[in-house]
This record gives sequence, structure tokens and C-alpha cells, in this order.
Amino acid sequence: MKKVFLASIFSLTLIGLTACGGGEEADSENGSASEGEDTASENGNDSNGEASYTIEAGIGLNNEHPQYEGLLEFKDIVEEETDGDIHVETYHSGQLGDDREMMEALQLNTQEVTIPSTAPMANFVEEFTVFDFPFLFPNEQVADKVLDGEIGDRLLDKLEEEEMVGLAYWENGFRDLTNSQHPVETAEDFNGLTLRTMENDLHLDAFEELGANPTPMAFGELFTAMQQGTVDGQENPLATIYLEGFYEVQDYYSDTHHVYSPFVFLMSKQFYDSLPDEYQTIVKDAAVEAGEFQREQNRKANEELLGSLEEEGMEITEVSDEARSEMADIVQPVIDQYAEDIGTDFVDEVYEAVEEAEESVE
Ligand code: TK8
Repeated sequence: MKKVFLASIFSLTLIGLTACGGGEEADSENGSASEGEDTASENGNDSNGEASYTIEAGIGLNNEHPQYEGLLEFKDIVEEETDGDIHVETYHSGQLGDDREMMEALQLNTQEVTIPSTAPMANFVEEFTVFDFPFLFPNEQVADKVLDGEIGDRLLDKLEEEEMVGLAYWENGFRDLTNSQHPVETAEDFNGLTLRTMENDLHLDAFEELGANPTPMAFGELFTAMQQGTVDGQENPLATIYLEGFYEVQDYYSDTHHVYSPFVFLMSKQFYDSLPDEYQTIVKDAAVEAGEFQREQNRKANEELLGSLEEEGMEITEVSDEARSEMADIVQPVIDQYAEDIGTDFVDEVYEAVEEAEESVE
């Protein structure tokens, strides 16, 4: 059953009209959104006229993030492989809306591509919740194997019932905690912290179980909420924390690595079905190839940026394995509840796939 909300239909139509009417376009070269002056031709977002198809691709993170680098790679591959017959326009920093709004726009076919985290996707296909189970994946290599294998494919297939096509898994990364109050070293340090979470019930319940006061919020509202003290903290991968400038409004970072967050490269099913078979293969292969590039760039950024956070004045706390396993024990009842909700047989298969992947990457 399509979970499209009437209120959203109205707002998305407005967004769709604005975007189609030549709303703010991202400058894919130097990253500033162009407003007023027509720089569309310089930033590659102009429609070159001869294109039979135009893809409007929107993401929530800014143009410095590996997610946008990956999107530009996708654009280059598709435009080259189709000799420009498919034209890709890229929009970053939530210019087309937040994750949930952009997924609804794909359902309405008023936008063609977005690349959300799996957490908000659980509001459309609840089985995606499993990928947000705390401490499910021990490392990126195991995550790649499970996501790019039969389990990952099975979940992508479920998206078609929601008018979306999942073309590839990209990487958001291991999520870490930041806050403005005090260092977080153990589970009890979560007590009383008001934390923004993604719009995902599992994340909400898990942080509540840890003693925090979680509040769900779209990513686009997060920086202001931290700046105004509406929330004490948030959790995101290191690359996002640094490249979105969270160090300007947060003082403490803890490498909790509590969830490995995948991105999913999504396309409107109506648009995908409108493409000739040859072009369907091109966009799918491009999403996979650009995803491999994006994972590499993301891992490089996450390795290099820890020192930069410290240089920007954040206090870095390394969380011990003992503290992590205490956190895992505390949230286990929440995991068990959601396993019941989405199907314990399926969840058991996912954990078996993780174990098999662990053995094969050792
Ligand atoms: C960006 C979001 C972000 C996610 C979050 O659109 O909401 O915290 O981690 O990457 O998808």
C-alpha cells in the first residue's frame, strides 16, 4: 500500500513545480547553489535540449560529502553512456526536500532519484529496519557482502510495491555520537541527553532505552536545532559530522559506532519503467559503479577526518569494547521487539548472512 501522505502531495507538488520551473540549482562544480544568475550551463544542470530523459537527483547532504561526489560520478557515467540522451541534474543540501519528502516525490514521479539512509526508508518498507539494528555489522566489508548479496536484493525488490526501484547500496557509514554537554564514554553517560534521531522508531526506542531523551527530526532541521540548543546532540558518521560543520555547535564526539548506516540509491519506478531496457541497464550499472567509488571516498574521508575534528576544538572520546557491549546489552530488548515486528525468521537469516560474511572476509 503506497504510504503517500495527502499533506505531502500538496507540498511536494509545490516543490516539483519549483524544481521544474528552474528553482535553485546546485552548482556541481563549485558547490554554491545558483540563484538568480543563470549558471545552469556552467554547473551541468542545464537541460541540453537534445536529451530524451532528465533525471532530477536530490540528496540531503552538502556538496562536499562523498555522497555528492558519488552522485556526480553517476551523472558522468550515465550522460557518457547515453551520449547525453539521459541528462542528470544534481541537487544537494536538501534543496529538493528531506529524505522522506524526496522518497514521496519518487512515488509521485515528480523527482527521479534520491539516496536516503535506510532508517527513514523503514517508514515505507518496514523490513529495512533490520539494517539499523545496533551493532549488526562488525565492519564495512561484512556490510558490503550482506547488502550486495541475496538479503540486500530481497529488500530492494520490496521497494517496487512502494513505486520505487532500489538500484544499489551506497555508504553512509558507522554512526557516532556528538553532543554539547559532556563526554560520553559509557552507557550511563547517555542519561538525560536530548538527542535528535532520524525518523525511525527503532532509533527512538533504542536511545530511550539507553536513558536519553530522543526526538525525531529531518536532517535539514538538525544544525539549527543544535545551534539553538533544542537538542543536546545527534549521531551520524564522522564524514557527515565534519563536512556538515557540526563541530561549530557540538563540543564532544564519541566513536560509539553504534549502527552501520547504508544509503540506498532509489529511482522512481514510473521513471525507471519508462526507460528502454538498454537505458535501465545503464542506470543500474552506473548506480552500482558510482556506489563502489562512493564507498571508497567515504571510507577515506572517515579515516582522515578524525584529526580534523580535534583541530576544530572537539573533545574526542574513544569508547571501549566493554562499553559498547554494555550498550548492546541494554538495547537488546528493543532489537528483540523489532525482530518480532518484522519477522524473526527473516531477522535470523540476516544474522546468519552476517556470520557467513564474517567468516569469508577473515
Ligand atoms: C541526509 C541523511 C543523513 C542521515 C541522518 O539526507 O538523517 O542523520 O544520516 O545522512 O540521510
